[in-house]
Amino acid sequence: MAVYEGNFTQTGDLRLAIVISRFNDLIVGKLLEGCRDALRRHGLDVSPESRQVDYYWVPGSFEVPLVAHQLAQSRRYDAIICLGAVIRGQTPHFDYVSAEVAKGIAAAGFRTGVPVIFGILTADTLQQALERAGIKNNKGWEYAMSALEMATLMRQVAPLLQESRNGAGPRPPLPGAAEALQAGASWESAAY
Ligand code: INI
Repeated sequence: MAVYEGNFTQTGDLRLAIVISRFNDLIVGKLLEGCRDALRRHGLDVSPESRQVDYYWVPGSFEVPLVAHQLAQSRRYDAIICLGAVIRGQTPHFDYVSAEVAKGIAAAGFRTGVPVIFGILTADTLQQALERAGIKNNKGWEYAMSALEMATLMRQVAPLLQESRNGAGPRPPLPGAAEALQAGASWESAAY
């Protein structure tokens, strides 16, 4: 059995991009603060001179996936953090905007294999958004931690993909697995 997981310590050579929506600047600015604080406290250089973290500004959340996708395609970054805020009370098309952004961000990750973190805060009211952007907790922190965990995990996963591209086949079944499966065991209990 092998267990793979990300960590928050091997951050020295990570490169990250943060894509930030200007819409709802009051909220998004707080998310960005929380995000940078978490990255800094885990050893990343977030300063303006940083070569580790780059910032990309877009008008609104709707524009975030396009930029995130192209950055992921560039292969320049280990992870991309998308920051934005969509507030139900402020827009009749809340559901369209939030659904499209969620789909677009997921697609950027799937299509490129680069972790693209969904840091688009959706809230029913401005008050609720404020609570999640610093008054009670700051979701920006969580988004940063997800980026570190995924970036360090994918550094372990990527070589597995390379191995299979180089011709290594799937692992052979363990002795007894076929018999156990025939007897009605699940894959998990049969293989491990
Ligand atoms: N953009 C947001 O990031 N949050 C919102 O709540 C929002 N509202 O309320 O409409 C919003 N709209 C702008 C949208 O993201 C695009 O920038 C715009 O439609 C231009 O494509």
